[in-house]
Amino acid sequence: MPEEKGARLTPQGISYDTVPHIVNADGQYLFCRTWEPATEPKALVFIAHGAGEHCGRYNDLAQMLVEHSLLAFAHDHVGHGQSEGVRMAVSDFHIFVRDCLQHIDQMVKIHPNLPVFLLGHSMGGAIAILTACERPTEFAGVMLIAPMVVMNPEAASPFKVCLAKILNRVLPNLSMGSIQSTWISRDEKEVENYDKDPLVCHDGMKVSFGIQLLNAVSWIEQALPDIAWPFLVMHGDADKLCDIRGSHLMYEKAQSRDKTLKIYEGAYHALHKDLPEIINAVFKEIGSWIMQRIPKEQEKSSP
Ligand code: 9JX
Repeated sequence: MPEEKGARLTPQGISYDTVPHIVNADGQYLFCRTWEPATEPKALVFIAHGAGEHCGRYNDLAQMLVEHSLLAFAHDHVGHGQSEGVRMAVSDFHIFVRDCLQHIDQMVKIHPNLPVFLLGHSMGGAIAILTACERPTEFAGVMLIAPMVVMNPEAASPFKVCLAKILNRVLPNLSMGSIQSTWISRDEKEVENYDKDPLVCHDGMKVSFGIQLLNAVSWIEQALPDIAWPFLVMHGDADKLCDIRGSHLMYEKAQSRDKTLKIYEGAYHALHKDLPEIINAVFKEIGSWIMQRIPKEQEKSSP
């Protein structure tokens, strides 16, 4: 039978031939975005999005990075947005991390000798942390927006955790409830954007996905004392989705000499989608944090 060419479609029915993508180690197609500055980039910034969302939600943030002459790039994780894979499912959390490293390696090949930064939000924060832990000396810095460092006992009560561990053997695809979108941002418009976004997965979290999140926080917990790379962690003190104690714990436990914790009073989970004053402060913080960690341009003329 003749092989059909170019028949590979995104979950939305667009041919992968026409959209930027990478093929991961399992042969799955992942949708990619690149935000390039007009001039030579000063550094690369990889963005890891959170559970259920997609990298298009980082357009504004990436635009700000581009204005600093930084090249931002991202992909939709397996099972998310315009990438392949069962929606919000992954057989092993390390697959997310492995795919990020592949994408980063590909971009570094095109733009060698530039500092590489990681930026992650929520579950994407967990991915960024584990990615940096895999290559502890490779990254110039890691920026975390409300990262999932510990599990939130409100979202994953001891009962729910116990139930998930049992159900995972018999009903791994059972949904255990979706997140409340009004907890993402205090800005109604942003909540509406999230609710109406067809690339966001609004399904509940599967039992098997919950198990992978539990694995992720357990790996992070073990890795915290070994962390020595520079990081900036930002968290809203009214976040009801990811526990702010995780950000405090990371700040305390990591041995990094270059570490910063910024708390945003009253802010909800997605700081980069919260009230304009929070977005402004967070964008400013991220921009200047990166620029301070990029080597200044070498003096061209010698005396
Ligand atoms: C899940 C396990 C942790 C059983 C849940 C934009 C957690 C984003 C995101 C936000 C995850 C929500 C919460 C199902 C069944 C360990 C919007 C389980 C679990 C269990 C938390 C916080 C990441 C889920 N949302 N969760 N999120 N969190 O600790 O990435 S991004 Cl036990």
